[in-house]
Amino acid sequence: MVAATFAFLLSASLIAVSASPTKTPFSLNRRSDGFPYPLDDVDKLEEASLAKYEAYLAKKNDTHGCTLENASKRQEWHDMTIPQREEYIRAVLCLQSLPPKADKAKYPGVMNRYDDFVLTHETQAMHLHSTPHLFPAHRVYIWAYEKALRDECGYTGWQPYWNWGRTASDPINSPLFNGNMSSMGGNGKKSEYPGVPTMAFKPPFDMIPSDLGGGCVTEGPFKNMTISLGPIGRIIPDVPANPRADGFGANPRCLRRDVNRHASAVLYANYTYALIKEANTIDLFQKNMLGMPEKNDWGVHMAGHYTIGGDPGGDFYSSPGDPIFWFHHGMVDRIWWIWQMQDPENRMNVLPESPAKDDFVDLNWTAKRADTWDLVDSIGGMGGEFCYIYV
Ligand SMILES: *[C@@H]1O[C@H](CO)[C@@H](O)[C@H](O)[C@H]1NC(C)=O
Ligand SMILES: *[C@@H]1O[C@H](CO)[C@@H](O)[C@H](O)[C@H]1NC(C)=O
Ligand SMILES: *[C@@H]1O[C@H](CO)[C@@H](O)[C@H](O)[C@H]1NC(C)=O
Ligand SMILES: *[C@@H]1O[C@H](CO)[C@@H](O)[C@H](O)[C@H]1NC(C)=O
Ligand SMILES: *[C@@H]1O[C@H](CO)[C@@H](O)[C@H](O)[C@H]1NC(C)=O
Ligand SMILES: *[C@@H]1O[C@H](CO)[C@@H](O)[C@H](O)[C@H]1NC(C)=O
Ligand SMILES: [Cu+2]
Repeated sequence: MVAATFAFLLSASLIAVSASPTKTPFSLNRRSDGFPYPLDDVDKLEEASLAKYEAYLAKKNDTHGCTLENASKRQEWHDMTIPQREEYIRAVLCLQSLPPKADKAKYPGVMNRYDDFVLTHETQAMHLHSTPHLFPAHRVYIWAYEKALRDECGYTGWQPYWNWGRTASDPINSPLFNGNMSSMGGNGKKSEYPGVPTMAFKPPFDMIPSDLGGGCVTEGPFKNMTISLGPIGRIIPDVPANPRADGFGANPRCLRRDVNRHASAVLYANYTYALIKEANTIDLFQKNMLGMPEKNDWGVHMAGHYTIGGDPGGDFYSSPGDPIFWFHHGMVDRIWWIWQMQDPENRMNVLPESPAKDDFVDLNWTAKRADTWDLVDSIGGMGGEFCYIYV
């Protein structure tokens, strides 16, 4: 901030003497107060790409007034101050204490407003995860969640993200997972957890070995959290089945996790960097991100989910029931954006399998229906309601 103000004053005075209208290039002004996470190769790539994106935006006249300068800045958890982290956590707990909007008669497992979001992911699972929708629909989904935290729970910040590389070597001892009251932790109790069944589509299903957890989360702000919806997908054997076949019944149980180093070992920044640099088409970018489960290549998206595992984190349908979900998918959204910025002219307006012009994303009670092609740019997309970037 100080540096930004200084740069602004400096450029203003230069303009005064030289009358040059040159605009100061946009800069992220990340927090850099000596916190022990130096910029990694993906962060550096992000910074190096901004000028191209800025030039692209300058030519684009439909950003609804959103600019890089006034876009909201989603921060990495470790770059937030402890009071900011605590404010975020309070808002999540608040959402978990508000009444749901979904019809309780139809979906008795929905206990609170937070569960509305979980239910959306369950009922709309195929819509959210169809090939063209994975990126744009999750973008709307995260945006709607962030909006609920702000509008319904008074949160004044933005949705944080999880830079996987920062925690790859030892996730459980990071301020994201360590079980501190200002973390999103902690781990589950060590249990007979068999590990994470991966999404290999054919038996024998690959299992990622368990780490130090697997049972109920016993510390941190979510130790009292009650999971109710689901499970729906294949999950650890001792999670009780839902009383309803569709998984929408009330099935109260604890939050379980196994913060897992075997899975996080493929989340070092070099994996994400290679993913961004090596895919020249959006189809390949998405395919590589999703990996090849049948060949034990999990891809960074699944590896992030597997790093949490447990219940509901290990259930494809119910995974947003673990509040870390939003951090993980924030990072997915961020690297899509960084991929786009490598060549904005050719990458801002492409989607996997190029859906029809009138294609739409409908998250029902969670967000209003949106044109899929209006979701590709986080600066001005969704009719101007998107106005954010990642720093
Ligand atoms: C952008 O500006 C050009 C030239 O002024 C104009 O032809 C075009 O319709 C504008 N597009 C939008 C989306 O406003
Ligand atoms: C950003 O600034 C422009 C004017 O420069 C304004 O039209 C727009 O509403 C602002 N948007 C936000 C989100 O502040
Ligand atoms: C835990 O949080 C407190 C503030 O809530 C902070 O002072 C302390 O440094 C944190 N400890 C760790 C290990 O993150
Ligand atoms: C969990 O619930 C107990 C009993 O209601 C309460 O004393 C405690 O403060 C709660 N802890 C958290 C982290 O919410
Ligand atoms: C990332 O770095 C690790 C450790 O140096 C190495 O084992 C791994 O193969 C690298 N992965 C990629 C995708 O480059
Ligand atoms: C949710 O939206 C989809 C797509 O528009 C629609 O087919 C479905 O009926 C809606 N479901 C509910 C419960 O409103
Ligand atoms: Cu999803």
